Amino acid sequence: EMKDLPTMTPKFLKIVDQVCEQCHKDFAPDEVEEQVREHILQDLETFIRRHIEGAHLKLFGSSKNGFGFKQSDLDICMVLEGQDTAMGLDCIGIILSLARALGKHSGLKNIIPIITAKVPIVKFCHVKTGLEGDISLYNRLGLHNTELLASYASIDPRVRQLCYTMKVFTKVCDIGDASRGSLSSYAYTLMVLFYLQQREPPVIPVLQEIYDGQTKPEVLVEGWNVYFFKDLKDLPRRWPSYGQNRESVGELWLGLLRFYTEQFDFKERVICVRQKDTLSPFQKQWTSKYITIEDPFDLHHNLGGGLSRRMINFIMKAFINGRRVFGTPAKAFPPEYPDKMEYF
Ligand code: 3AT
Ligand code: MG
Repeated sequence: EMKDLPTMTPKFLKIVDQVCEQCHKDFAPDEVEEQVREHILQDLETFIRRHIEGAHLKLFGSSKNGFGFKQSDLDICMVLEGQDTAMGLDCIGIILSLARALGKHSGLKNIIPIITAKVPIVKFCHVKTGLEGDISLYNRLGLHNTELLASYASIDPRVRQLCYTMKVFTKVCDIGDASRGSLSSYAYTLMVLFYLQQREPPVIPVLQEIYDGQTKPEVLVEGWNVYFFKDLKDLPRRWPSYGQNRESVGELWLGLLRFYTEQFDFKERVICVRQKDTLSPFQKQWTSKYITIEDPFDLHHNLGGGLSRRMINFIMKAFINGRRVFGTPAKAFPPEYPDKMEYF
């Protein structure tokens, strides 16, 4: 049924291109908004250091990975001077005293320590901007996966355009809220990157597989190898497919919807951005799950692991509908776009 979509007209394909480009333009923070985030961070660090000696704050997540929205939360990681890991620290105690300290900051409201979660955090809201934020301790893999995503974002402008389109799509379809049982933005971004690696010719390489010599260098963080190729200006020399994919962003977006609705075999394959070779759920012993997304560094972590059967159906239906809506040249579609955007 899906294969019987009308042929794409060049005119409609142009519109899809524009929609994808617009998602990035409309929702990415501008330079001033980026500076505001850095400023808030600086101010918080200065304030916290008056209460917790040697505290340092670092931004990660979408404030730094190249896929942030104007209203994205501030993901902040706190570390203590002279302390490399969280080992031996009373994390809950520190989070509680952090919450107490932040309570005295006049620029913040709604300060809530969350100590029952796997990773204890303090949530807050920055009054002037309305930005929400959370501070966690020693989320070092989070810092590294942020840098990995940022590297992919900088390789080709279509990467950012597609990841923004995906994020807008998942919000409009209401399948993008991990706290309500869906997949996280991070998981959807990995889905886009994986698709771009698998495309023929590929749009992006597998950065974790580019290295000198015979064996992959080992850079261990929390027991996992976080090595990936960082010398991006050398990529044209190091990656034979560089610059070969000339598809427009709209073609790639339609290709993505087709890929995940018709081509990708969820039962037989893991969405895995760290290697080009096929990885099967069987190899990971993740056979009871239908959507399996391997974290690029924490190889035990399946980002689809928490999805219920119902939620998986809901997500798959959204992709199937998306394929129909974006794949059908119709007058109704473009004017509808601004209305849908009002949701967030
Ligand atoms: P938003 O723009 O905030 O939606 P984000 O990429 O910042 O996108 P989150 O705020 O949900 O996403 O997460 C912040 C960072 O935490 C992103 C990633 O580095 C890390 N992260 C998020 N979810 C996971 C996860 N399930 N496993 C490992 N790391 C995660
Ligand atoms: Mg975030």
